Amino acid sequence: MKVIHTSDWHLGHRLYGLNRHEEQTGFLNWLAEQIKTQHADVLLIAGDIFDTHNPSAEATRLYYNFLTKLHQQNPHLHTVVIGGNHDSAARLDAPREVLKALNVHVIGALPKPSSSDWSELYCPIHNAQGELQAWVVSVPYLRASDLPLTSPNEDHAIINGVKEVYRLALDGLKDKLTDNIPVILTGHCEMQKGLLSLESERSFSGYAKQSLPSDVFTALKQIKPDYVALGHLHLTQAVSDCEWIRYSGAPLPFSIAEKDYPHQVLLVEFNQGQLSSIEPLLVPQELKTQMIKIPEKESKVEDNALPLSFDEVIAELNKLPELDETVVEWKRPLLQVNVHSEHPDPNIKLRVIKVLKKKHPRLAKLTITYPKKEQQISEDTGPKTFLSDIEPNEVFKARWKSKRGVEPPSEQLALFTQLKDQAKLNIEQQESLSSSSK
Ligand SMILES: [Mn+2]
Repeated sequence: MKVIHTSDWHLGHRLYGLNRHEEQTGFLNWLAEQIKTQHADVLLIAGDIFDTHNPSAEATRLYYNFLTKLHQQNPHLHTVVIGGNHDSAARLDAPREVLKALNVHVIGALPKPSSSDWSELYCPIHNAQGELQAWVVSVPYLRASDLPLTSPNEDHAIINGVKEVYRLALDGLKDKLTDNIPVILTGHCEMQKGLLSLESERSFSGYAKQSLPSDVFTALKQIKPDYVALGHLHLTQAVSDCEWIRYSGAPLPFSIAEKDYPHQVLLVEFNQGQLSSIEPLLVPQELKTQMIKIPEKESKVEDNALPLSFDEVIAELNKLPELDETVVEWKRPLLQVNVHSEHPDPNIKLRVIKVLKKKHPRLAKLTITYPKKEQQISEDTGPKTFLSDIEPNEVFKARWKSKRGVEPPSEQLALFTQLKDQAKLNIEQQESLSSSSK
């Protein structure tokens, strides 16, 4: 039996503000091809199907078209989809009954604690001959309201609540399980000591620090899963050296920090009821947005690499290939530029944009760094000041000065004041709206 494990597609995600519909379509076409050529029996999508709770029509269409095509090409394939922290659980669940006709099993949200019927969490996998091959137990991303919190004030109450849900979900299989039938658990959660991708995963609100210890899965007494397919962390990894507890990672890059990363989905095989192998299927480089950094290396004190000055950066930018209009826009590489400047200079951005106008790469991010100023205020002198006691304009001025060594120009200060007033007005309007709708 072959299982393909993937997660964190984030359909509708924009990379540095740029639409990546073609890239995501390309990935899904490639994935459909893998499923077909590998003769996969199961596709597990471990959450974060969409990037937002309210995905665009374009992203939604991509998802449904993919599921339809998969079923047409592989009538015996079972697809299991669980909700992640980016998904709207209710939206994923809404078409559940329709999707069953395509052999797609969706669990967006955990049934309420009051509901004792968790039968939807269990998906039996039958082969073309109708023989039972495996059980998939699906636990979507758990919100605090999903947890059986016996003593909410106790330390680790949330961790214990999550552990309890996983235990109950697996134990619910007790009466159904027969010998030699593997159990696959799929979940969307953050594990302790997990490797995070820079600028990528969003911490769970409410319990950001509540990452789970691996004994959630290793210390189970009654029913132990044979494979745990996780979603949420965007880098592929095994959890605590347990090869059978895996994150597949996201299949596409989320920032320039991931430009050379081997994005993948996992091909998991079972032989005679036993987990036999886990192989990465690498997403081909040409299907992903290409990215370039100038300078190529981060400037680090230890390797004495100096950041590039404005003139050096301009010289590097001039070396970039000329714009090739025969190439579709999304295939043009994204570029991150870092300029080191002695003084604030509004011309930097304009010059960079001007040089790049006729170049092939597209500017995604421009950062300007300034020389580090000596620490002027000793931290432990004088009484402590709280941020809430200082006027926002003073915070802005101090921040500007500490970064750039000079007072902000009056024009910038005026823009900041305007922005701050608008934000204040928005908050007040929202507050008055919510108090009138209660
Ligand atoms: Mn994610």
